[in-house]
Amino acid sequence: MYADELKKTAKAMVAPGKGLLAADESSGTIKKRFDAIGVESTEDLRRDYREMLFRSADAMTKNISGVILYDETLRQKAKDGTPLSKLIAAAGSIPGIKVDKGVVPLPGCPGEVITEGLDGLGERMKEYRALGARFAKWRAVIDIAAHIPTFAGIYTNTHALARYAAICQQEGIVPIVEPEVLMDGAHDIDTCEEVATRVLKQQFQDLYLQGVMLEGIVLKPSMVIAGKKSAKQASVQEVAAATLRVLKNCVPPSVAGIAFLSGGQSDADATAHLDAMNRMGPLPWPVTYSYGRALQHEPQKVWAGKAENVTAAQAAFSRRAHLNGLASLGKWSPELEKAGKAA
Ligand code: 5MM
Repeated sequence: MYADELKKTAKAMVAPGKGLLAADESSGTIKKRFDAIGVESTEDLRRDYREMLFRSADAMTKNISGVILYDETLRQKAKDGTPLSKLIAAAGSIPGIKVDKGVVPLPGCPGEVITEGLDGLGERMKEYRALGARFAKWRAVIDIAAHIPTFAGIYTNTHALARYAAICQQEGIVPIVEPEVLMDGAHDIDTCEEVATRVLKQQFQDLYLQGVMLEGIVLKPSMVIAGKKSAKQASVQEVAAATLRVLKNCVPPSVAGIAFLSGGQSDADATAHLDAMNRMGPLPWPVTYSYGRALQHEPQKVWAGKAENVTAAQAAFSRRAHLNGLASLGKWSPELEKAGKAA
């Protein structure tokens, strides 16, 4: 019933030169981010911070196609009483909502987790659509360590993601399908490539089995990269080539688009890797960003919870969004980073 709308929304989410802002930090995660800048995590300060981002006209109108929100934010109003979701829509960007309920240990699979939140999801989705959300996000977490991930760990998560995606589409919401392979370990890039391939092969089999329309989804994968603790880090070109090899092997061209997570990479690395991939095109799908930390790290530092820093923090956010917008077109260059200001 929603097929045309889903395709249109998914296409808009990966429009040329644009990508997604992942601002859906759960209460625990945003507290960690605020702790790092010495700001207390109160409901009002979380609202002020996010209002500041959504009122960054340059970023929002030019480079942010959509914003992933946390439940609290979708219900919040700006200081002048405008719902935050309306601020996003007024900038020509699309409000979205994180619908998973986080991870718990997966029974029988030591060291692995499963994402929860399927029960009652259809009903929650109806409410979110009424509140203005047109896409959703569900994140599965796959860790790499000795003897993991197991087949059970991968399959349980890809199955849940596919069930979530089918429910979303039934309710007129575009699912962002996010099977994150963590970069926390000591593994090398080849191990990451092997695990990412297993995960994505299984993911697309499950999406097929659940009848999900691929033209109406956005895939949010991690890049293929060596673990943070690995002594051997791969070059930008190696990361880009390995990531594209995996995607081309696993992701049908009918998928509306790919929007990467940044996963703890530095801001500049996340941008450089995205740019390198787009320079290796033409690619079967639009390839862009759905960054949380790599878009917010700078503005958070500059803001530091102070009203007098809002304009500078908005400029920092717009700069990062602009550089990533260029990377999504393969038009970024390292000199732009060094220049310290947007081109
Ligand atoms: C913004 O963070 C998202 C929510 O995380 P929690 O559920 O742990 O609070 C997270 O899912 C995010 O959307 C993705 O990991 C992408 O963010 P990064 O920082 O990896 O680009």
